[in-house]
Amino acid sequence: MLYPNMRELLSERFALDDEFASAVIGGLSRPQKTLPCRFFYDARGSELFEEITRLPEYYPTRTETAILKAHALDMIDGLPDGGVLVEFGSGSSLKTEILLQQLPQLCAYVMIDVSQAALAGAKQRLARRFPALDVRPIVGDFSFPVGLPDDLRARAKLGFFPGSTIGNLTPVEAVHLLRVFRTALAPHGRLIIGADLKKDARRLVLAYDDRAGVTAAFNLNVLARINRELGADFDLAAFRHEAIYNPRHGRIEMHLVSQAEQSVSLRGQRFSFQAGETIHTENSYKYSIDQFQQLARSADWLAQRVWTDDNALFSVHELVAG
Ligand code: SAH
Ligand code: AVI
Repeated sequence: MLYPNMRELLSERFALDDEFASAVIGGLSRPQKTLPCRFFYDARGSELFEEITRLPEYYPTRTETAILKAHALDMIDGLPDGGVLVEFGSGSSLKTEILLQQLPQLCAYVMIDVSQAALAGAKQRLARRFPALDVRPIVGDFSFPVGLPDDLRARAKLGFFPGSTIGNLTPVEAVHLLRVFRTALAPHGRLIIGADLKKDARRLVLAYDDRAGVTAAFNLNVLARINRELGADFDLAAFRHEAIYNPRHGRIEMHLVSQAEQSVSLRGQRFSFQAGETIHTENSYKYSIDQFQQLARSADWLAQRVWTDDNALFSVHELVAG
């Protein structure tokens, strides 16, 4: 007999598999084949993302980290002792440490991510660095209203969404997500959110197509995950990573380009690829400060302070629930 919680665990696992399978089959059935970028982050994908953050070409992480270090005190002011820090898409939680160092009286740090591996690694490291901190990992998709633990719901909350992960959503999806966050952080939410700034297209493309090929490996890893978890037969050598800047949409697009005419089977279905046909795997929107503040206002947030670096590469915004 299964233990009740084992039964729950298994049904959750099957629900996740089903969600993954139907998203992949749905995406590959479209005229422009797509895969949702949240599926990049299995254990290997989370590791590869951390490698990306250390690449010379990938300026966002080190730039945002420097902005956080310079302005951490301003960012956390207003969160009273006994408050809660809630991070969306927390990954390794490395940037979070900059805020945590200034928040010794925090009641709890809630970290939400789809990557169980990333949460487990972060929890272990934070337990060593901040032994008194109550860390609450939540494995899940932040696009759905996230129920905070009951005992934390009534406390003052500061939301944290660094990394420009907001840029991985279309503007329409981003407005919806910002509304979901407003509800999660109610009644008097404040959100510190990172957004990559518009800049020279060549610099952007290099950041997403590095010389060492780490971003290519990150992009191709999603096919390895589909093979492993859904039993597909993608030949990884038959696809090539591509990053382009789309000026009409103001976004970097990552694609996987089929190197030949081929077909792939997945759960009894066959998907055909022409030579040169692509799977669109990620968007990374770049906003001006004005554009981003406008986006926040569309989701009923008040755009307050904004911090940036001397080279205007990256921005960190303070939003207050309107
Ligand atoms: N905040 C970190 C990590 C950014 S990478 C930083 O700034 O460096 C993006 C993170 O968001 C990954 O850890 C990924 O697993 C997570 N993520 C992506 N889509 C998600 C979703 N829909 N729901 C929850 N987490 C998501
Ligand atoms: C997580 N996200 C903000 C990264 C980005 O820059 O869009 C993901 C990434 N994709 C390729 N390199 C990094």
